[in-house]
Amino acid sequence: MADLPGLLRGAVADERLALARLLTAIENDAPGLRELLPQLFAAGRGGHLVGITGPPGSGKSTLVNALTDEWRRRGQRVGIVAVDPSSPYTGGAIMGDRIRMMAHAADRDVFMRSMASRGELGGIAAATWMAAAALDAAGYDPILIETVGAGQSEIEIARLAETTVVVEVPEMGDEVQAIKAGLLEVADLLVVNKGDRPGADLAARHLRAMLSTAGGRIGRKPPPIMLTTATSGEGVAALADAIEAHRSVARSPQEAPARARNQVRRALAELALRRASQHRAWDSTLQSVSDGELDPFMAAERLLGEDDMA
Ligand SMILES: Nc1nc2c(ncn2[C@@H]2O[C@H](COP(=O)(O)OP(=O)(O)O)[C@@H](O)[C@H]2O)c(=O)[nH]1
Ligand SMILES: [Mg+2]
Repeated sequence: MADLPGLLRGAVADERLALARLLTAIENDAPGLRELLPQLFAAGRGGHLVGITGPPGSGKSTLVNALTDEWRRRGQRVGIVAVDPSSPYTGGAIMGDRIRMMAHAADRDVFMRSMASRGELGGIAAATWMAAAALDAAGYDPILIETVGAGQSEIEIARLAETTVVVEVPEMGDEVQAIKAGLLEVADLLVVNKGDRPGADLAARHLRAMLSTAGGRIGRKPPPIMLTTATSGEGVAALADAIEAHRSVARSPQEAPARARNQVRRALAELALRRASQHRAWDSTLQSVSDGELDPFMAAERLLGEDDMA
C-alpha cells in the first residue's frame, strides 16, 4: 500500500515523482485516500482553480496550451488536469492532448495529468477535486481542469472550480443561440474560440446581445464574452487577465456562498451514489424496483440507510 501522507509531503516539497504517484493513487481510488483528505486540505496554498469546458473540438486543449504559455511568461507554475469522459489512455483525444502538451513536458513548472473517467459511479468529481488539491499543495497556480462539456456531469465537474470558462465556436443559428442561453448558469467567462473563422466577430456580438436578454430574465449578469484564436494566441493574454480578475470575484462574499452550495451538492450527489452502490442490498433493491415491489424513493431511502455489513 502506498504511503499517502509520505507522497503528499514529497509533493509539497516539490518532488515531481511523489506528486505523480499521489495522482496515480487518487486516480486509482487507493485505500486510505479518504483519511488523507484533511491533510490534503491543510496543505492547500490557495491556488486558483479554473474549469475549462465546452463541446469536443471547440479548442479547449489548444487554449489550455496557449494559456499555459501565457502564464509561464508571467512566471506562474501551471497545473493541468484533463478529464476525458470515455477514452482510456489509448484514446485519440488524450493522445492528442499528450502530444500537444509535449512542448511543456520538459518544463518543471508545468504539471499535466490526464484522468480517465470511471463512469457514473466512479467518483470522477471527487478524484478530479483531489487531483487539483494535490497540484495546489505542490504549489501550482493556476490549476486548470479541462473537461469535455458534452454531458451534464462534465459541466458539473467544471463547476467545482472557482472560475468556469466555457469554450464555444462561432455559430449563428437561433436554435444554437437558444441552447447557449443555458450556459448562463454555468459560465463565469464565455470564450468564442476560432476567432480566425469568418463571421466570428459577428457571432460573438450576437451571443452577447442574446445573453444580455436572457440574463435579464433570470436575474443574472451575463458573463463576459471573449474572442480568442487559440492557434495563434490572439486574445489569450486578455483571457488570462479576465480569468485572474475573476479569482477575487469568486472568493467574494457575494459569489462564494453560491459556489459552495454547488460544490457541496455535487460532492453529496457523488458520495451518496457511491456509498449507496456499495450497499450490501444494492442489487436486491434494484431488483425489487424492477419487479415493481419497491418505488425508487423507498429504494433510495433503504440504500442511504445504515449497512451493518459494510
Ligand atoms: N482555426 C482554428 N482552429 C483551432 C483553433 N483552436 C483550436 N483549433 C483546432 O481545432 C481542433 C480541436 O482542438 P482541440 O484543442 O483538440 O479541441 P478540444 O476537443 O476542445 O480540446 C484542432 O485541430 C485545433 O488545431 C482556433 O483558434 N482556430
Ligand atoms: Mg481536449
